[in-house]
Parts: sequence; C-alpha cells; structure tokens
Amino acid sequence: MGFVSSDHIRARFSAAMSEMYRAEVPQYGTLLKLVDASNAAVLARDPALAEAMGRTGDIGRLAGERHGAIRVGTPAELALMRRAFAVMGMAAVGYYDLAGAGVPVHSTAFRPVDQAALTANPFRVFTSLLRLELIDDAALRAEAQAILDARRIVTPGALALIGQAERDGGLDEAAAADFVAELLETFRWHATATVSAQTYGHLLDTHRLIADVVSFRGPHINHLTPRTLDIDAVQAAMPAHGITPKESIEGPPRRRCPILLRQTSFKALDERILFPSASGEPVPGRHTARFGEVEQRGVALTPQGRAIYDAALAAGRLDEDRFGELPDDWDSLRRGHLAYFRYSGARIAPAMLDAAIAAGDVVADPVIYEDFLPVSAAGIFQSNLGDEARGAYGAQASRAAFEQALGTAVLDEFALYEAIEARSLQTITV
Ligand code: OOG
Ligand code: NI
Repeated sequence: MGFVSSDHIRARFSAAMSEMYRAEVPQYGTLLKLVDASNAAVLARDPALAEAMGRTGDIGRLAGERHGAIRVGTPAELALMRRAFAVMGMAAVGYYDLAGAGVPVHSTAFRPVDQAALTANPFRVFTSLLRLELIDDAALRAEAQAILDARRIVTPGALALIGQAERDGGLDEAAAADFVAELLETFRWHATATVSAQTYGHLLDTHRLIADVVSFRGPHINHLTPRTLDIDAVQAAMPAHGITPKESIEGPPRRRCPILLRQTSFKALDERILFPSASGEPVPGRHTARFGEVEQRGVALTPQGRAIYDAALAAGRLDEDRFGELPDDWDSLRRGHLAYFRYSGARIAPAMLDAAIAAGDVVADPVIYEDFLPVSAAGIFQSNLGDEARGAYGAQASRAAFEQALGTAVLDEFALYEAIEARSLQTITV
C-alpha cells in the first residue's frame, strides 16, 4: 500500500506551518534566523554539549524543532483535532488548567510520545479548549455557542483524509501531501471575522480570549516557537532585531544544568480585520492575537524533582541560587532520582551502573522535557492578552470534562519519560 510514516507527515506539516507563519508574521522569520545563529554559536563554544546532542540525536531535530498553539471552541472541535493530530503520530499528553490563572481555557499538548518519533521530529501543539461555561452572561454564552456550533474548522478534504487514514491505517505519499495542504487551511489566519463588530465588542468585553476563539472561521495558529540553546542571549538580542520581548523569561532561572522549560515571547501584532455587516459593506476593525515566542528546553524532572520545582515556584524562591534542594550538576540530579536520563555505552550488570558511569563506560544523557508548564503558559497568555484580561474564575480544574470532550484520557508525561529511561537502561544491562 506504500504508506508514509506518521513521522514523515508530522515533519512535513511542521515545515509547512513554519513557512505559512513566516509569511503571515515576518517577525517570526527574524526570530528563526536569530535562534539559528545563536544555536550555532552555542554548539561552537560548547563541544561537550554538541557531542552529547550528537549522541542522543537531539542535534538533528534542533533546526526544525518548534511548537505551536491553537484555541478551539467546542468539545467536538477538540475531538476533531485529536483525530487530525493522530494522523501525524501526535497524542494528547498532560492536562493544564488555566482557569485558576484567570484564563477561561483548559489545555493539553498534542505531541509524539516515543523516543524514536521525538528524535525524528518533536513538533507539538499546545491546544486549549474554551470553557464557555465560565461566561456569566447567559445570552452571550448562548450566542457564542451557536456561532461555534455552526462553523466547520476543517475542510471537507481534510475530513475525508482523516477518515481514510483511520480506516486504512495510514496515507500514501500523495494523500499525505494533500492532507498537509488541507489541514493547513484550519490554522491559516483569516482577516475577516465571522461575527458583526457589535458581537465582537461584546465578546471582547467578556474576555479577549473569547473574542479570539469565537469571532473567526477556525483556530488560527497564534504562535510558533523555535527552540534555542541560550534563551538569555536570544532575549538580549531581540530588541536590536526590532522585536520587543516581554519583560522576563518564564520558568526556572538560568542554570548550568537546564531543567524543564524557559520561555519568552514578543507582543501580539495589532492587526486590521474586517467585520461583516447587514449592509454588505465590511466594517474595519483591529484584533491582537498572534505573537512570537522562543524557548529553551532542559531535562525532564521526575515527580520528586518536579515537586521541588513547584514548591520553589509557589514560594517565589525560583531566583535563589540553585533553589534549594535541586542540585545543579547532572550526577546529583541522576543519583537523587530528580531527573530522567538516557543511558548508552557498554553492557553492564545493573548494580554496576554508577561505577560504569564514573569509569566512562556508560554515559547518562538528560532526557529532554517535551511538555509545557502551566504557570508559564498562563504568563504567556497574559502577556499577550493584556493584564486587563485576567478573569476571576473560581471553577476548579475539570480534567474529566476535558477528557470527555477529547474522547480519551490524556497521557501521563511522567510515565512517558520513565519509559524512555527504562528502555535505555535495558539496552545497556545484561
Ligand atoms: C497558548 C499559550 C501557552 C506555551 O508555550 O506555554 C503556550 C496560547 O496562547 O494559546 O503556548
Ligand atoms: Ni507557546
């Protein structure tokens, strides 16, 4: 039948999205160049890092590595995105509740899960579902619901190809190319709103994010984020390239041994849009939604390591040197079971692991964190929605409702990292 791999479709799709967004938001193209140059500089001055990234295969994925973000309006749209991403080998990992941070959404990340797929292309999409139930005004809530229920966010062609892939178990080269082209339409920017200027105004007054999700044909990609090896350097270089970053970097401080995820973004563009009107003459308006972001990824922490990070974050102690108990050297992180590692090298008896590492017979490389951080995500949302967009949502996390909308449970990120570490251990033990 000649199916192409889901890795191949994902890589094509990621590249097509990048090309489209470069045309839509030129500052994104500038940022890509900046990141490429800074990554080359880091690898040139740090041969040990270059060697380690060569060993794990991480170096090959770096140039094409990025994440995007979309916001969907209904459970049916979320379920449809799950099916579309599944064609590209991407599954929903993790649950992020942002209502507590004043943003009326909950989210997951669609991403590849096993090590081979991640090495091939780790493209991820942070996907948020609007929580319409958090809109107080019943009439507006009903209007938004009706608008969302009436729209179709994927083309008939994409829908047919999703069905074909599900039925046949894959797509051949020609069908994969069609699928990528058709699915791209879902995420393209449309400067014409689907609602009147008046309805847009009401939605905007309720929450900027609600206006962004409800007023357009579908979930336009709102940013794409390349991966840098030195986010401080990129943040410092942005103004000289005409890009104004948000004031501070989200996530952990700079360390010798990077952990989790550090991110910074530049402000959303103020864009001209058109509203339909009863007279047939479009009404001009403006909308801010699309922005840029850059991130640095570090080691994935175990539940114990993550608990230390979360406690430091909650206590506002992130900037303290080494924030307490989370050591800043790879061996202590590994021996303390605070972070995940991938092992390679000679075959040894399990009890000899530490000795073999000390002798240089076995190498432990950090497992890269492939997910997101809820507090950082809230900070990224807020910096682009404006601080006035902070709602007061008492509602608790609603993971069960999210999973019901998705049509499946989200995968547990810790179990995935654990499996990557365990599989690598198997390859070196006798
Ligand atoms: C998503 C914001 C979260 C990240 O990198 O944490 C995010 C959005 O604005 O839709 O992309
Ligand atoms: Ni992002």
